[in-house]
Amino acid sequence: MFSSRPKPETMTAPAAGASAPSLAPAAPPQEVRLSLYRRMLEMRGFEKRAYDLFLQGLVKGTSHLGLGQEAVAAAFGEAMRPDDYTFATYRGHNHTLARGVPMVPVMAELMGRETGLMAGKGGSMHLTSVEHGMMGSYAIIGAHLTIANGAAWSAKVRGTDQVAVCFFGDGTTNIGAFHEALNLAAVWKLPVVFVCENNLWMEYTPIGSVTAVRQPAAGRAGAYNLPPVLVDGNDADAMYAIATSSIARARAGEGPALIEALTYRHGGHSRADPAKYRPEDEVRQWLERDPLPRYRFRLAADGVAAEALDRIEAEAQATVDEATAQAQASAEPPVGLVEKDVFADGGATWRR
Ligand SMILES: Cc1ncc(C[n+]2csc(CCOP(=O)(O)OP(=O)(O)O)c2C)c(N)n1
Repeated sequence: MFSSRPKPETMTAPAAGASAPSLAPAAPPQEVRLSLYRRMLEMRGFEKRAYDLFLQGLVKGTSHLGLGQEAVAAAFGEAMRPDDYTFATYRGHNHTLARGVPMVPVMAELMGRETGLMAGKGGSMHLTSVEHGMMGSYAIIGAHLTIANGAAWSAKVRGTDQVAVCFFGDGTTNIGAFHEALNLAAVWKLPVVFVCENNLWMEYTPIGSVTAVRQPAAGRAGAYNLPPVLVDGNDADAMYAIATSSIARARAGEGPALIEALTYRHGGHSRADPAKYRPEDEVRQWLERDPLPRYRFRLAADGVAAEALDRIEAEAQATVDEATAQAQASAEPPVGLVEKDVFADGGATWRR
Protein backbone atom coordinates (compact mmCIF):
# COMPACT_ATOMS: atom_id res chain seq x y z
CA MET A 1 0.00 0.00 0.00
CA PHE A 2 1.31 3.42 -0.91
CA SER A 3 1.19 6.04 1.75
CA SER A 4 -0.56 9.13 0.48
CA ARG A 5 0.87 12.59 0.72
CA PRO A 6 0.43 15.33 1.58
CA LYS A 7 -0.78 14.33 5.02
CA PRO A 8 -3.44 16.49 6.65
CA GLU A 9 -0.80 18.20 8.78
CA THR A 10 0.51 19.91 5.68
CA MET A 11 -2.56 22.10 5.85
CA THR A 12 -0.74 24.16 8.43
CA ALA A 13 2.63 23.72 6.78
CA PRO A 14 2.24 24.52 3.09
CA ALA A 15 4.93 23.69 0.58
CA ALA A 16 7.75 26.18 0.33
CA GLY A 17 6.73 29.16 -1.76
CA ALA A 18 3.01 28.46 -1.50
CA SER A 19 0.84 31.15 0.01
CA ALA A 20 -1.72 29.94 2.53
CA PRO A 21 -4.52 32.45 2.87
CA SER A 22 -6.34 29.93 5.04
CA LEU A 23 -4.06 30.70 7.95
CA ALA A 24 -5.67 34.07 8.66
CA PRO A 25 -8.74 34.57 6.49
CA ALA A 26 -10.79 37.67 7.12
CA ALA A 27 -14.22 36.54 8.30
CA PRO A 28 -16.92 37.13 5.67
CA PRO A 29 -19.97 39.19 6.66
CA GLN A 30 -22.45 37.39 8.89
CA GLU A 31 -25.13 36.93 6.21
CA VAL A 32 -22.54 35.35 3.91
CA ARG A 33 -21.42 32.97 6.63
CA LEU A 34 -24.97 31.87 7.38
CA SER A 35 -25.59 31.36 3.69
CA LEU A 36 -22.39 29.32 3.39
CA TYR A 37 -23.51 27.13 6.28
CA ARG A 38 -26.94 26.60 4.72
CA ARG A 39 -25.43 25.76 1.33
CA MET A 40 -23.06 23.21 2.82
CA LEU A 41 -25.85 21.61 4.81
CA GLU A 42 -28.05 21.33 1.73
CA MET A 43 -25.22 19.74 -0.25
CA ARG A 44 -24.46 17.28 2.54
CA GLY A 45 -28.13 16.40 2.96
CA PHE A 46 -28.61 16.02 -0.77
CA GLU A 47 -25.70 13.65 -1.23
CA LYS A 48 -26.48 11.55 1.82
CA ARG A 49 -30.01 11.21 0.53
CA ALA A 50 -28.76 10.33 -2.96
CA TYR A 51 -26.72 7.54 -1.44
CA ASP A 52 -29.72 6.21 0.53
CA LEU A 53 -31.85 6.31 -2.62
CA PHE A 54 -29.20 4.37 -4.48
CA LEU A 55 -29.32 1.65 -1.83
CA GLN A 56 -33.09 1.53 -2.36
CA GLY A 57 -32.58 1.15 -6.12
CA LEU A 58 -34.14 4.54 -6.83
CA VAL A 59 -31.03 6.37 -8.04
CA LYS A 60 -29.78 4.82 -11.24
CA GLY A 61 -26.30 4.59 -12.71
CA THR A 62 -23.12 5.52 -10.95
CA SER A 63 -22.41 8.68 -9.02
CA HIS A 64 -19.44 10.35 -7.38
CA LEU A 65 -20.10 12.08 -4.10
CA GLY A 66 -18.36 15.19 -2.82
CA LEU A 67 -19.17 14.46 0.83
CA GLY A 68 -16.50 16.31 2.81
CA GLN A 69 -15.62 18.68 -0.04
CA GLU A 70 -18.64 21.00 0.31
CA ALA A 71 -16.78 24.12 1.47
CA VAL A 72 -15.04 24.54 -1.90
CA ALA A 73 -18.20 24.56 -4.02
CA ALA A 74 -20.23 26.52 -1.46
CA ALA A 75 -17.68 29.31 -1.20
CA PHE A 76 -17.37 29.76 -4.94
CA GLY A 77 -21.14 29.61 -5.36
CA GLU A 78 -21.42 32.42 -2.84
CA ALA A 79 -18.68 34.51 -4.46
CA MET A 80 -19.70 34.14 -8.13
CA ARG A 81 -21.90 36.52 -10.09
CA PRO A 82 -25.09 34.92 -11.50
CA ASP A 83 -23.77 35.21 -15.06
CA ASP A 84 -20.37 33.64 -14.30
CA TYR A 85 -19.62 30.17 -15.64
CA THR A 86 -19.01 26.94 -13.72
CA PHE A 87 -17.29 23.90 -15.19
CA ALA A 88 -17.30 20.81 -12.97
CA THR A 89 -16.35 17.16 -13.09
CA TYR A 90 -18.46 14.04 -12.65
CA ARG A 91 -18.20 14.88 -8.91
CA GLY A 92 -20.41 17.87 -9.58
CA HIS A 93 -23.58 17.70 -7.45
CA ASN A 94 -22.28 20.33 -5.03
CA HIS A 95 -21.08 22.67 -7.76
CA THR A 96 -24.47 22.46 -9.48
CA LEU A 97 -26.44 23.21 -6.31
CA ALA A 98 -23.97 26.00 -5.51
CA ARG A 99 -25.09 27.88 -8.62
CA GLY A 100 -28.67 27.99 -7.41
CA VAL A 101 -29.97 25.16 -9.57
CA PRO A 102 -33.09 24.01 -7.66
CA MET A 103 -32.66 20.75 -5.81
CA VAL A 104 -35.84 19.12 -7.19
CA PRO A 105 -34.66 18.73 -10.83
CA VAL A 106 -31.20 17.71 -9.66
CA MET A 107 -32.64 14.97 -7.45
CA ALA A 108 -35.09 13.98 -10.20
CA GLU A 109 -32.17 13.70 -12.64
CA LEU A 110 -30.36 11.28 -10.37
CA MET A 111 -33.56 9.26 -10.18
CA GLY A 112 -33.94 9.26 -13.97
CA ARG A 113 -37.25 11.14 -13.95
CA GLU A 114 -38.85 13.21 -16.68
CA THR A 115 -38.65 16.35 -14.53
CA GLY A 116 -34.91 15.89 -14.11
CA LEU A 117 -32.48 18.61 -15.10
CA MET A 118 -31.59 16.67 -18.27
CA ALA A 119 -35.05 15.06 -18.53
CA GLY A 120 -33.65 11.98 -16.85
CA LYS A 121 -31.26 11.19 -19.68
CA GLY A 122 -27.98 12.42 -18.22
CA GLY A 123 -27.85 11.21 -14.66
CA SER A 124 -25.41 12.23 -11.96
CA MET A 125 -22.40 12.78 -14.23
CA HIS A 126 -23.93 15.20 -16.73
CA LEU A 127 -25.59 17.92 -14.71
CA THR A 128 -25.87 21.11 -16.74
CA SER A 129 -27.99 24.25 -16.46
CA VAL A 130 -26.86 27.02 -18.78
CA GLU A 131 -29.41 29.46 -17.35
CA HIS A 132 -27.67 29.14 -13.97
CA GLY A 133 -24.18 29.37 -15.47
CA MET A 134 -23.65 25.66 -14.78
CA MET A 135 -21.90 24.80 -18.03
CA GLY A 136 -21.63 21.10 -17.43
CA SER A 137 -20.16 18.21 -15.50
CA TYR A 138 -17.42 16.50 -17.47
CA ALA A 139 -16.39 12.86 -17.16
CA ILE A 140 -13.26 13.09 -19.32
CA ILE A 141 -10.43 14.06 -17.02
CA GLY A 142 -8.98 17.48 -17.89
CA ALA A 143 -11.12 18.09 -20.97
CA HIS A 144 -13.20 20.80 -19.37
CA LEU A 145 -10.22 22.99 -18.47
CA THR A 146 -9.78 23.84 -22.13
CA ILE A 147 -13.52 24.37 -22.52
CA ALA A 148 -13.47 26.76 -19.55
CA ASN A 149 -10.75 28.66 -21.36
CA GLY A 150 -13.08 28.96 -24.34
CA ALA A 151 -15.86 30.41 -22.19
CA ALA A 152 -13.41 32.82 -20.56
CA TRP A 153 -12.04 33.86 -23.93
CA SER A 154 -15.57 34.43 -25.21
CA ALA A 155 -16.31 36.66 -22.19
CA LYS A 156 -13.11 38.56 -22.80
CA VAL A 157 -13.87 39.12 -26.50
CA ARG A 158 -17.43 40.18 -25.72
CA GLY A 159 -16.26 42.43 -22.90
CA THR A 160 -18.83 41.08 -20.46
CA ASP A 161 -16.61 40.84 -17.33
CA GLN A 162 -17.82 37.28 -16.79
CA VAL A 163 -15.46 34.84 -15.10
CA ALA A 164 -15.22 31.10 -15.66
CA VAL A 165 -14.48 28.89 -12.66
CA CYS A 166 -13.26 25.38 -13.37
CA PHE A 167 -13.12 22.66 -10.69
CA PHE A 168 -11.11 19.46 -10.98
CA GLY A 169 -9.27 16.90 -8.88
CA ASP A 170 -5.61 16.44 -8.05
CA GLY A 171 -5.20 13.60 -10.54
CA THR A 172 -6.20 15.98 -13.32
CA THR A 173 -2.96 17.89 -12.87
CA ASN A 174 -1.10 14.94 -14.40
CA ILE A 175 -2.91 15.03 -17.72
CA GLY A 176 -1.82 17.04 -20.76
CA ALA A 177 -4.96 19.15 -20.99
CA PHE A 178 -4.21 20.67 -17.59
CA HIS A 179 -0.89 22.05 -18.82
CA GLU A 180 -2.26 23.17 -22.19
CA ALA A 181 -5.11 25.01 -20.51
CA LEU A 182 -2.97 26.68 -17.84
CA ASN A 183 -0.42 27.84 -20.37
CA LEU A 184 -2.94 29.34 -22.78
CA ALA A 185 -4.95 30.97 -19.98
CA ALA A 186 -1.78 32.63 -18.69
CA VAL A 187 -0.56 33.73 -22.12
CA TRP A 188 -3.95 35.19 -23.09
CA LYS A 189 -4.68 36.48 -19.55
CA LEU A 190 -8.06 34.80 -19.58
CA PRO A 191 -10.64 35.47 -16.85
CA VAL A 192 -10.63 31.92 -15.56
CA VAL A 193 -10.10 30.53 -12.06
CA PHE A 194 -8.83 26.96 -11.92
CA VAL A 195 -9.67 25.19 -8.67
CA CYS A 196 -7.90 21.93 -7.90
CA GLU A 197 -9.72 20.04 -5.14
CA ASN A 198 -6.84 18.01 -3.81
CA ASN A 199 -8.54 15.17 -1.97
CA LEU A 200 -5.26 13.21 -1.99
CA TRP A 201 -6.60 10.33 -4.10
CA MET A 202 -7.08 9.92 -7.81
CA GLU A 203 -9.50 7.04 -7.83
CA TYR A 204 -7.52 4.39 -5.92
CA THR A 205 -4.04 5.89 -6.26
CA PRO A 206 -2.55 8.40 -3.83
CA ILE A 207 -1.58 11.50 -5.78
CA GLY A 208 1.76 11.70 -4.00
CA SER A 209 2.89 8.37 -5.41
CA VAL A 210 2.65 9.49 -9.04
CA THR A 211 3.50 13.19 -8.89
CA ALA A 212 6.92 14.81 -9.07
CA VAL A 213 6.01 17.83 -6.93
CA ARG A 214 4.61 17.82 -3.41
CA GLN A 215 1.62 20.05 -4.22
CA PRO A 216 0.14 18.91 -7.54
CA ALA A 217 -1.35 22.31 -8.48
CA ALA A 218 0.34 24.93 -6.28
CA GLY A 219 3.70 23.33 -6.93
CA ARG A 220 3.30 23.85 -10.67
CA ALA A 221 1.81 27.34 -10.70
CA GLY A 222 5.21 28.93 -11.24
CA ALA A 223 5.54 27.12 -14.55
CA TYR A 224 2.69 29.29 -15.81
CA ASN A 225 3.90 32.47 -14.15
CA LEU A 226 1.09 32.24 -11.59
CA PRO A 227 1.48 32.60 -7.83
CA PRO A 228 1.18 29.32 -5.92
CA VAL A 229 -1.98 29.26 -3.82
CA LEU A 230 -2.60 26.54 -1.27
CA VAL A 231 -5.72 26.85 0.83
CA ASP A 232 -7.56 24.83 3.44
CA GLY A 233 -10.44 23.49 1.36
CA ASN A 234 -12.32 22.40 4.49
CA ASP A 235 -12.49 25.96 5.78
CA ALA A 236 -15.45 27.79 4.24
CA ASP A 237 -14.19 31.22 5.31
CA ALA A 238 -10.75 30.63 3.81
CA MET A 239 -12.32 29.33 0.62
CA TYR A 240 -14.63 32.33 0.41
CA ALA A 241 -11.69 34.71 0.84
CA ILE A 242 -9.68 33.14 -1.97
CA ALA A 243 -12.77 32.79 -4.19
CA THR A 244 -13.65 36.48 -3.91
CA SER A 245 -10.08 37.72 -4.45
CA SER A 246 -9.30 35.43 -7.41
CA ILE A 247 -12.63 36.18 -9.11
CA ALA A 248 -12.15 39.93 -8.59
CA ARG A 249 -8.67 39.76 -10.15
CA ALA A 250 -9.91 37.79 -13.12
CA ARG A 251 -12.86 40.15 -13.59
CA ALA A 252 -10.54 43.13 -13.50
CA GLY A 253 -8.54 41.71 -16.40
CA GLU A 254 -5.57 40.53 -14.33
CA GLY A 255 -5.72 37.01 -15.69
CA PRO A 256 -6.19 33.49 -14.40
CA ALA A 257 -5.64 31.94 -10.98
CA LEU A 258 -4.70 28.42 -9.98
CA ILE A 259 -5.92 27.43 -6.52
CA GLU A 260 -5.14 24.20 -4.73
CA ALA A 261 -7.72 23.46 -2.04
CA LEU A 262 -6.74 20.70 0.37
CA THR A 263 -9.74 18.56 1.18
CA TYR A 264 -10.86 14.93 1.46
CA ARG A 265 -13.72 12.84 0.19
CA HIS A 266 -15.44 11.02 3.02
CA GLY A 267 -16.42 8.03 0.91
CA GLY A 268 -15.14 6.07 -2.04
CA HIS A 269 -14.33 7.37 -5.50
CA SER A 270 -17.70 6.29 -6.81
CA ARG A 271 -20.47 4.50 -5.11
CA ALA A 272 -19.22 1.05 -6.02
CA ASP A 273 -16.01 1.79 -4.10
CA PRO A 274 -15.87 1.02 -0.35
CA ALA A 275 -12.51 2.90 -0.18
CA LYS A 276 -10.77 0.26 1.90
CA TYR A 277 -7.39 1.22 0.41
CA ARG A 278 -7.09 4.39 2.48
CA PRO A 279 -5.18 4.26 5.76
CA GLU A 280 -7.61 4.29 8.69
CA ASP A 281 -5.61 6.93 10.46
CA GLU A 282 -5.76 9.25 7.47
CA VAL A 283 -9.53 8.86 7.20
CA ARG A 284 -9.97 9.48 10.93
CA GLN A 285 -7.86 12.65 10.84
CA TRP A 286 -9.80 14.07 7.95
CA LEU A 287 -13.19 13.22 9.42
CA GLU A 288 -12.11 15.30 12.40
CA ARG A 289 -11.67 18.18 9.96
CA ASP A 290 -15.18 17.79 8.52
CA PRO A 291 -16.04 21.28 7.19
CA LEU A 292 -19.61 21.27 8.54
CA PRO A 293 -19.28 20.68 12.30
CA ARG A 294 -16.16 22.78 12.15
CA TYR A 295 -18.12 25.70 10.70
CA ARG A 296 -20.98 25.34 13.17
CA PHE A 297 -18.47 25.41 15.99
CA ARG A 298 -16.88 28.58 14.61
CA LEU A 299 -20.19 30.35 14.04
CA ALA A 300 -21.31 29.49 17.56
CA ALA A 301 -17.99 30.69 18.98
CA ASP A 302 -18.50 33.97 17.11
CA GLY A 303 -21.86 34.49 18.75
CA VAL A 304 -24.48 32.95 16.46
CA ALA A 305 -27.23 31.53 18.67
CA ALA A 306 -27.61 27.75 18.78
CA GLU A 307 -31.32 28.13 17.94
CA ALA A 308 -30.47 30.02 14.74
CA LEU A 309 -28.05 27.29 13.67
CA ASP A 310 -30.55 24.56 14.58
CA ARG A 311 -33.16 26.33 12.47
CA ILE A 312 -30.88 26.49 9.42
CA GLU A 313 -30.13 22.78 9.84
CA ALA A 314 -33.82 21.90 10.06
CA GLU A 315 -34.65 24.03 7.01
CA ALA A 316 -31.86 22.44 4.96
CA GLN A 317 -33.14 18.99 5.90
CA ALA A 318 -36.69 20.00 4.97
CA THR A 319 -35.44 21.17 1.56
CA VAL A 320 -33.86 17.76 0.97
CA ASP A 321 -36.98 15.90 2.12
CA GLU A 322 -39.22 18.02 -0.10
CA ALA A 323 -36.94 17.57 -3.12
CA THR A 324 -36.91 13.82 -2.57
CA ALA A 325 -40.69 13.63 -2.34
CA GLN A 326 -41.24 15.76 -5.45
CA ALA A 327 -38.62 13.90 -7.50
CA GLN A 328 -40.00 10.54 -6.47
CA ALA A 329 -43.53 11.60 -7.38
CA SER A 330 -42.56 12.55 -10.92
CA ALA A 331 -42.90 10.22 -13.88
CA GLU A 332 -40.24 8.24 -15.70
CA PRO A 333 -39.45 9.73 -19.13
CA PRO A 334 -41.59 8.51 -22.06
CA VAL A 335 -39.72 6.34 -24.56
CA GLY A 336 -40.07 9.00 -27.28
CA LEU A 337 -37.76 11.29 -25.31
CA VAL A 338 -34.82 9.09 -26.31
CA GLU A 339 -34.68 10.76 -29.70
CA LYS A 340 -35.07 14.32 -28.40
CA ASP A 341 -32.13 16.69 -27.76
CA VAL A 342 -29.65 14.19 -29.16
CA PHE A 343 -28.16 16.26 -31.93
CA ALA A 344 -28.02 19.98 -32.70
CA ASP A 345 -26.28 21.15 -35.84
CA GLY A 346 -26.60 24.80 -34.86
CA GLY A 347 -26.95 25.77 -38.50
CA ALA A 348 -24.10 26.89 -40.74
CA THR A 349 -24.56 30.64 -40.65
CA TRP A 350 -21.58 31.05 -38.31
CA ARG A 351 -19.29 30.00 -41.18
CA ARG A 352 -20.12 33.05 -43.24
C1 LIG B 1 -9.04 11.02 -19.84
C2 LIG B 1 -9.52 10.11 -18.75
N1 LIG B 1 -8.68 9.16 -18.27
C3 LIG B 1 -9.09 8.34 -17.27
C4 LIG B 1 -10.35 8.44 -16.76
C5 LIG B 1 -10.80 7.50 -15.64
N2 LIG B 1 -10.90 8.24 -14.37
C6 LIG B 1 -12.10 8.64 -13.89
S1 LIG B 1 -11.96 9.46 -12.44
C7 LIG B 1 -10.29 9.30 -12.44
C8 LIG B 1 -9.47 9.85 -11.28
C9 LIG B 1 -9.48 11.34 -11.25
O1 LIG B 1 -8.91 11.80 -10.05
P1 LIG B 1 -8.95 13.30 -9.65
O2 LIG B 1 -8.65 14.17 -10.84
O3 LIG B 1 -8.05 13.46 -8.47
O4 LIG B 1 -10.46 13.62 -9.27
P2 LIG B 1 -11.37 13.11 -8.07
O5 LIG B 1 -12.07 11.88 -8.56
O6 LIG B 1 -10.50 12.87 -6.90
O7 LIG B 1 -12.35 14.20 -7.82
C10 LIG B 1 -9.86 8.60 -13.55
C11 LIG B 1 -8.45 8.29 -13.84
C12 LIG B 1 -11.21 9.43 -17.31
N3 LIG B 1 -12.45 9.62 -16.86
N4 LIG B 1 -10.75 10.26 -18.27
